[in-house]
Amino acid sequence: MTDYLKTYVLYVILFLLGGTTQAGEPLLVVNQAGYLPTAEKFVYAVGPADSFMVHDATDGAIVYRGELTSSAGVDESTGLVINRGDFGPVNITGMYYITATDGSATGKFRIAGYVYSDVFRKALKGFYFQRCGTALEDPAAEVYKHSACHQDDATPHVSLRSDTHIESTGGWHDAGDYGKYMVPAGITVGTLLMAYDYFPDEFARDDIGIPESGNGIPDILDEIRCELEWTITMQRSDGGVYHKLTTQRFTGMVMPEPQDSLRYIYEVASAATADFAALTARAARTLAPFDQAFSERLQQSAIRAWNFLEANPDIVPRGGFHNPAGTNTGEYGDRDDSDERIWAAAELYETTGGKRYHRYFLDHFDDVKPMANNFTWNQVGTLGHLTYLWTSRQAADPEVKATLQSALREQCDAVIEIINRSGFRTAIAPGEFNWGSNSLAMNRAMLLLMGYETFDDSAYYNGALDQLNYILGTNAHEMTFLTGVGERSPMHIHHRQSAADGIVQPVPGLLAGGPNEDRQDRVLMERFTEDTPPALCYADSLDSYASNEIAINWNAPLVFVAGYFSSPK
Ligand code: G3I
Ligand code: 9MR
Ligand code: ZN
Repeated sequence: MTDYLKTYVLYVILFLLGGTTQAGEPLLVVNQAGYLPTAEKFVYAVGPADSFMVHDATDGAIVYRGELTSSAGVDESTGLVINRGDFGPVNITGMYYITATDGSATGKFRIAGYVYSDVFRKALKGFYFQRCGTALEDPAAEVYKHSACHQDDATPHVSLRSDTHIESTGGWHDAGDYGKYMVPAGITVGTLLMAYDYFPDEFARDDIGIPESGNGIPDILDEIRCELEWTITMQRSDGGVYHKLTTQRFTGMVMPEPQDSLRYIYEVASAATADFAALTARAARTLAPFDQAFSERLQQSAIRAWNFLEANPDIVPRGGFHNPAGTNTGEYGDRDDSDERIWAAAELYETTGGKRYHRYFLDHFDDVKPMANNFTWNQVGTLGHLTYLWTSRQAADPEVKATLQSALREQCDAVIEIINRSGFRTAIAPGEFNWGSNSLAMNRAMLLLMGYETFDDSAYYNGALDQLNYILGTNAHEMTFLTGVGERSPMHIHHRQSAADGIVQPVPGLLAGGPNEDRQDRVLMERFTEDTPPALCYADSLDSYASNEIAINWNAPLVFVAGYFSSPK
């Protein structure tokens, strides 16, 4: 028998014995942040119950009853038989909870037109808490204050063969560590800009509680600007962009304020340079109405980065960036920079109209799979494809646009298929629960929303909401993966400040990486085996950096999706 079959048989037996989760308890889960009145609504159950009741939380009265119907057998991702109840008809604003005939119950949740606006606010403010080089102060910082960190950024690494200090303060800490890396900065800023560019009304909020709130500029742009100011310090005079700025070794679980360990700037890399070109070119467009001078500066930076790429058509350094001996901080290595170059060309074309960028895009856009739905920090071609599909340039090639449009449809349909096969309607197939899997669900939700905006197909809208539901509660862990949101959320994220600040609650608004079937840390290895179903390989443990760290490039698509749904449509 294959391992999968063994697991399958084991769970069928478990189910026949009582139909409960591994822990033996029946499970009844909903999105803990709640539901939009007009949206699809499913409660998911594992256990012997065959029907459910929706109660008004104010007096316990039953307002709706429904069947729990079984999906097709054992769900491969969780090894569970997951039943589903449809309570879509409950659409009156209020607080509710659900019970099932086996005695299981959900916590209280809300149905209202604005349920995701707080999720959006917190997830966006999560970026503020990651700010580097500045003090986090009252009132914006709430209780999560610290004095200005990393004022000495940074020292050139010996590989740069220079002794001259490079002034490179600011930006955001990447993740649970305090490093600053250009590659994840690329997709993060690209995603946040895309949110604002395409949906300016949804993302116009200027009141999320950062120091710049109320300054007349949408907070999302204020927040992005912090990162932009840092990224432009990472460009060398020939246009090339340094790969990262980190200590040589990961520090302990300490606060971010100045420490003994020096922080270094590492060599120039072409993937980082192309990401930089894309993000600065896009930002030049978005920020032009707010600050013309800064916009022009960004555009010049993007063009210089492109000049470097043109002068270096092969990947730099050869084979992509690798940590030099003695360095163990994040590598973000990428052997293939073709997708980054495609993205850069698309953004530079859209911003400047320049023919050379257009030519490059037309010649290369399909060197990587058009609209690939598995985009992530090292695969960003889809960001360029979307930019070109939605271009405002008259000279854009209609045939290429048509190719991209049908690719978008195909890739969205493939995501829907994954969702339909999944017990919790999760857009992650078994085998895809890798490091940061929650961000895959969010990136795919984002793609579905772009598909929905393009094709007006409600399956895409619903599929995107399914992913928000998954992140916020409809999962085998019965929890939201977002700190500070919902009744049960991660308490022990692998996040140095949260671990070191002496405050019980972790810094809010940060998305945990999520289940990681590759079990790439000691905790996951100890708690789970090769046979553990992929979606169960998650531990809310400080030491589980491979499932419970947070990262800016995981928060960004959550901001996109939650923001999209934050105002009633
Ligand atoms: O995509 C492949 C998949 O095809 C394959 O089947 C699977 C088998 O192991 O691996 C998948 O690749 C994984 C990749 O993430 C997916 O993007 C690698 O195993 C995994 O090691 C890799 O993890 C990266 C991790 O750093 C370790 O390098 C994460 O993507 C990346 O988000 C994470 O980033 C870290 C920084 O280095 C440091 N700062 C914190 C940050 C977040 O944890
Ligand atoms: O804390 C580090 C985390 O930020 C990284 O994402 C992760 C993978 O690169 O590594 C963590 O550091 C661990 C190191 O890799 C191995 N020793 C234990 C460290 C965690 O305390
Ligand atoms: Zn810092």
